[in-house]
Amino acid sequence: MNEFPIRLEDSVIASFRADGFVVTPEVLTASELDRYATAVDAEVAERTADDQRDIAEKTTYEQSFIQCMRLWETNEGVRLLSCHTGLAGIATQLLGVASVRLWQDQALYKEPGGRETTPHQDETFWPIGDEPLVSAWIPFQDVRLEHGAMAYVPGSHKAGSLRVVDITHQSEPYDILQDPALQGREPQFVEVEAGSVIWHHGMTVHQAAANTSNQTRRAFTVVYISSAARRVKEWPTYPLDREGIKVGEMMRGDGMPVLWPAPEQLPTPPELIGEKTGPQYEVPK
Ligand SMILES: O=C(O)CCC(=O)C(=O)O
Repeated sequence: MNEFPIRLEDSVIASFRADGFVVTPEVLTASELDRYATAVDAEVAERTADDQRDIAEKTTYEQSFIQCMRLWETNEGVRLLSCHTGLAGIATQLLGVASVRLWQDQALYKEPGGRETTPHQDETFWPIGDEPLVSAWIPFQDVRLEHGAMAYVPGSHKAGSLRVVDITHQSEPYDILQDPALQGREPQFVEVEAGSVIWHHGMTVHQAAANTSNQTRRAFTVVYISSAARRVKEWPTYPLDREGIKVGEMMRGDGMPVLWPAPEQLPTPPELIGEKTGPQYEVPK
């Protein structure tokens, strides 16, 4: 398949390149979204079944959201979303590259009473320099400010790599919004309808509001990286270390399948190592 199933208007691509984020409305139908949300809900419920803590008992980071990663590897229903050809085609058009791979997927469920998500840039967390990277933020319901809407600093992706923010709050996080490179620009909150997807560049400074409503804000993210991207540093990083990718080597492997051009078959995930339990599925090193 060479034709993009969802072809973007040039103005949408231009907006993404100028601002570092863009909304694509009505990308998923209500019935599709319902199927994906049901699959993600089930996987999150299974992985968190043993965690009965009230939000007040959780760490600061855990109060931002329940985070479950690499769900595509353990749930076939989720795999259809994480490997969705239409979404991978959009990521390819936004990045202006020939091909994209899956970097990671995750559920980010912000519970009622959940705190804000600390402002940060994604790409500084990983040893991949400034390789082309874009995230799809997929809400399973309409998201208004009070549910924990996302916010993005327009044009901040052009500032390049700023200081890493410790969003886990194990150390005092750097206040990236005060970084001189942002020249005082304010984050712009984006309320969205279910079926829309918000896309942000790997260097865009972003955050999310606290959830002051009485319902969990259910969102799923799929992160795409250029297939030609290389590892540029040593830092331990699970998906790269699992594939044995050394500094200077290109991305490869079953854990990071090429999603555009569209694969002939749904990708087969790597063999499950370790236990599929816990809020954040990480295989022991
Ligand atoms: O959903 C959130 O609260 C934060 C999402 C985020 O930081 C991301 O998608 O990179």
